[in-house]
Amino acid sequence: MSTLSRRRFLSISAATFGAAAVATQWEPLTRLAHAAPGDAGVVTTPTFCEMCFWRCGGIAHVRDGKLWKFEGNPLDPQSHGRLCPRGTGAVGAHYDPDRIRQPLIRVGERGKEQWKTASWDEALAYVAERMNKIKAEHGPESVAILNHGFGQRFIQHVLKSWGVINIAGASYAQCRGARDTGFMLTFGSGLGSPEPTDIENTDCLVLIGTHLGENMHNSQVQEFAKAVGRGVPVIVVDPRFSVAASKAKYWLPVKPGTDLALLLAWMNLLVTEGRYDKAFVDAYGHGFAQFAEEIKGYTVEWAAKETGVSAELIRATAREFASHRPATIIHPGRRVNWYGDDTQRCRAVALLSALMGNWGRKGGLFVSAGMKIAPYPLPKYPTSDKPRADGADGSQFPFADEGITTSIRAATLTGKPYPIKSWFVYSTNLMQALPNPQETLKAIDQLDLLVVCDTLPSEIAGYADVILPETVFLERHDDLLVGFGRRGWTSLRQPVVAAPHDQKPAWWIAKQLAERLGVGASMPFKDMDEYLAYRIEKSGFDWAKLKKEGVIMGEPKPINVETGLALSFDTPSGKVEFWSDQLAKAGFDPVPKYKAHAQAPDGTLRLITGRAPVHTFSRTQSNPLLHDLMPDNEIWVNTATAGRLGLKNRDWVTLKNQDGVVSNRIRVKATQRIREDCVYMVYGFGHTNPMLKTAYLKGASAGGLNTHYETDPLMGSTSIHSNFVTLVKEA
Ligand SMILES: Nc1nc2c(c(=O)[nH]1)N[C@H]1C(S)=C(S)[C@@H](COP(=O)(O)OP(=O)(O)OC[C@H]3O[C@@H](n4cnc5c(=O)[nH]c(N)nc54)[C@H](O)[C@@H]3O)O[C@H]1N2
Ligand SMILES: Nc1nc2c(c(=O)[nH]1)N[C@H]1C(S)=C(S)[C@@H](COP(=O)(O)OP(=O)(O)OC[C@H]3O[C@@H](n4cnc5c(=O)[nH]c(N)nc54)[C@H](O)[C@@H]3O)O[C@H]1N2
Ligand code: SF4
Ligand SMILES: [Mo]
Repeated sequence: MSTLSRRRFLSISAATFGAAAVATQWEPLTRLAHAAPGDAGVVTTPTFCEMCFWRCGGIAHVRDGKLWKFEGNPLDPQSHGRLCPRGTGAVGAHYDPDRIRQPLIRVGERGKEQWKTASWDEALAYVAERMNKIKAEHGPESVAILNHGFGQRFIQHVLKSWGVINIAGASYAQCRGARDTGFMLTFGSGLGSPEPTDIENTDCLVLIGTHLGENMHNSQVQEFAKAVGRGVPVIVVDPRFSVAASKAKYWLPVKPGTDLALLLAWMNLLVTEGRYDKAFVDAYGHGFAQFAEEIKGYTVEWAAKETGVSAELIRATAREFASHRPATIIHPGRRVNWYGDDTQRCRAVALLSALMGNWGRKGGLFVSAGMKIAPYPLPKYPTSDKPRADGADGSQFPFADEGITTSIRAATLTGKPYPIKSWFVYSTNLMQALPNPQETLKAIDQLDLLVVCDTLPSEIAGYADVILPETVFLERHDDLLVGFGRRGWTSLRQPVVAAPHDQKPAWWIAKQLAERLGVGASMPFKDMDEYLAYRIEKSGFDWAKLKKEGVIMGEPKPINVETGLALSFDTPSGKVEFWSDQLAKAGFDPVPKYKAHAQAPDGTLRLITGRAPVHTFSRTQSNPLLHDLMPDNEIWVNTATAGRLGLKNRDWVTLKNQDGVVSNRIRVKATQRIREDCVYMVYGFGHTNPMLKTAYLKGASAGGLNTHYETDPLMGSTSIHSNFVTLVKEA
């Protein structure tokens, strides 16, 4: 990359960010977005980003046949014409020297990384032959899909057509699942992605953990920056002084794992002082009296002791956010799998929102609008008489509504309720994303076939029997994105450059595999042009225009009371459930009850994790542009704690957890921006696949240290912050 683009990158990453900085530093991005089309030899093509799952619309610029830059599409509601640093850095994903270049078939022992290169024909025949053998011996239910990412659609579709019923992604039980269940139980509706927080119009924003500005979901961060610019009071609850905390009116440095105490005390205070939305509760609430009775004991003084946050601060913040209702957002968060009782904590967030009466209100939570796009006519899936292997059908987790990765892993290990003999892994690095990687390895040992479809030699790819190299998103078509939000929208992913080697798009891989699996009829179209054009034209839109503009916006619909929405709640009572009969019936607390979590034993520190603005999970560390900006992660240690441990800023340490797992070396960031009882690192570093040369052994892996985890009994979410570490200084 030229010095110029590198410099631009640096200024963008520095945009993380400040009320004043926000306006000045996001600005150049908008200007850049319009700089190129006039240039001779430049072709611009709209497509949407896959550097994370916000799916921003962008415009790719190809100069003299080479990918040059990727910028925001002004027509797109997720980007508003600006991309985050990772989106801009997508150019580096195309040029990444560590990409897998052709299909690979394992020749040595599993995990020893001895491969032979193969043609697509060979690789797909290998996969199909083994899958068909498993089907003949055990049934198609014994093949499971573990996936994440937009390209999963056709892989899922073909394998479902062949009989697969077990499908799960880390984006549920390792991410937002507990939140969606908590809201579902309360309001009768989950939140999904993008979450419907009306930050643009809010008068007060409460962030519990959720670290906007480091968590870089583009349009949400843009709205946040504007809210900060408008002087909206922000209340941040985080053991770490996050970027968001630096913009906040109040920072509550909560003792990790005690948030539910704070939430319950806040609610008790609002009820006692009559600061809740009585009209909303009277009109829409179910079981409010029982709820009020249930939370009576949770006093502010009690919560102050439990959380380490002063009683004055607890009172002041409750009174502040309640004074702005209903234009107050208690942000529901996204990666909420912290301690294993996360559904109940998220339900408390939902209940607090209900007390604010902010459901379907301007400046609170809106009710997302969607748009209808015609499906391509495809054959029906076969049915199975077997149950799901992961308990997500209610047999193990009564309130799960998506597949559960760790339960598929458990079924693979135990052979119960039936053997799982193959994993088809699409775009998920299970060795980092799932808790307890040792357990994942043991499960892999049980498999007859591990297929990994990835763009990079991730850790999980290192254990594959076959690696199917996918093109990066800038080189391929995918299905249409039919999104929902303030307005529904549809956006197009289309290739802007050719794949540099023998990589293929997921839809093509799925179609080729379908032929070999005997379900060719499941992909009855010639190519994606035919498929996509059919869906768009059948829906009454202009295909040529979509290819040129990248986005179609749906019609405006009522999304809140202010725009004419009539509120309704799809719960058993048809009301907002302050008291939940369905939880009581299933043997769970109908109103969340506080139960203390184990605190760090003496001499150890709790490990917590989060995001860096320039990386996504474990997928961007080898990207040359993003690697340049942040080659490794650091371990944040409170200055006083560091002093006690004889550690200085920039010292190298290793981390050892309660199960004796030792991390790769990592540098100390001694800072007052974190409590003394925990340490923090960004997740996704510490790669151990030597084929990923650029990122190999740089930084430490938070996933690797996550060997102890608790499972949420309601919906299967697995905790990430339940590990305690000691820091060992490198000699
Ligand atoms: N740049 C970038 N942005 C991303 C992603 C990315 O990889 N890179 N990933 C995206 C995805 S999929 C997700 S799910 C989201 C996740 O982003 P969020 O939903 O914002 O994740 P959180 O776990 O809430 O945020 C981590 C924060 O929680 C704090 N924390 C840790 N323990 C506790 C605790 O006990 N109590 C409280 N109150 N706070 C605690 C940490 O200090 C940290 O600041 O980010 C999204 N955005
Ligand atoms: N310890 C710890 N664990 C966590 C988290 C945490 O904060 N800490 N966060 C959790 C959360 S919120 C989430 S959402 C999950 C995320 O978990 P994952 O989705 O597994 O995230 P990645 O690590 O990015 O793995 C994605 C894999 O897909 C590959 N890939 C990228 N783009 C493409 C593509 O276009 N096609 C194909 N075929 N492959 C591609 C990448 O190379 C990478 O190997 O992790 C969860 N696990
Ligand atoms: S938030 Fe950033 S990485 Fe995610 S889709 Fe948007 S531009 Fe891409
Ligand atoms: Mo996530």
